[in-house]
Amino acid sequence: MNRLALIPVLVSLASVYPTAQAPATAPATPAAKATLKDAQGKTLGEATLRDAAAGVLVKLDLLNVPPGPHALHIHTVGKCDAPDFMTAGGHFNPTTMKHGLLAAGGPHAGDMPNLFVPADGKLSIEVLDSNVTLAAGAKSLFDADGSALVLHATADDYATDPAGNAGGRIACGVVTR
Ligand SMILES: [Cu+2]
Ligand SMILES: [Zn+2]
Repeated sequence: MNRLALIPVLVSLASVYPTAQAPATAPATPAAKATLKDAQGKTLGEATLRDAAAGVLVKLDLLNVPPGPHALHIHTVGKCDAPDFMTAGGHFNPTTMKHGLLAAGGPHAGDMPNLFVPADGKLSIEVLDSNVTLAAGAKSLFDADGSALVLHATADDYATDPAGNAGGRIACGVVTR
């Protein structure tokens, strides 16, 4: 093969590489986070929240959580005082609905599906809460008193007002920018 025959090959490589090397630009959506800590202050997981067209996408990476079903909610105050986390208040409910994804007159904006944690206590999952936003407005998680993610001891029955009969609050994380 002579030197001239190589030129077309080099030209075609040059036209491919610029696109392959261009870094993907991160989506310009406002993001938020929360670190879930238990009553002893031990971290049980990290949450990343992103504004989506249809609500807020919550990515959770949990560890050392007791296996089994657990309710997950957004509570109305951005305050997580151990050990019972009652300072987080009730479920985020700016539209004055009843509790429960399966309840007549529900749900609260902060109601989300149960998590099922496997035997090793680790779970990575994404959940869409379609009734809240990170942007300004009535459904904003960044309202005057903020908001918190709360994990419960047992499952939400999706019906019992006001909290789904989900047992105690085993972990809590304030939603921050
Ligand atoms: Cu809750
Ligand atoms: Zn609720």
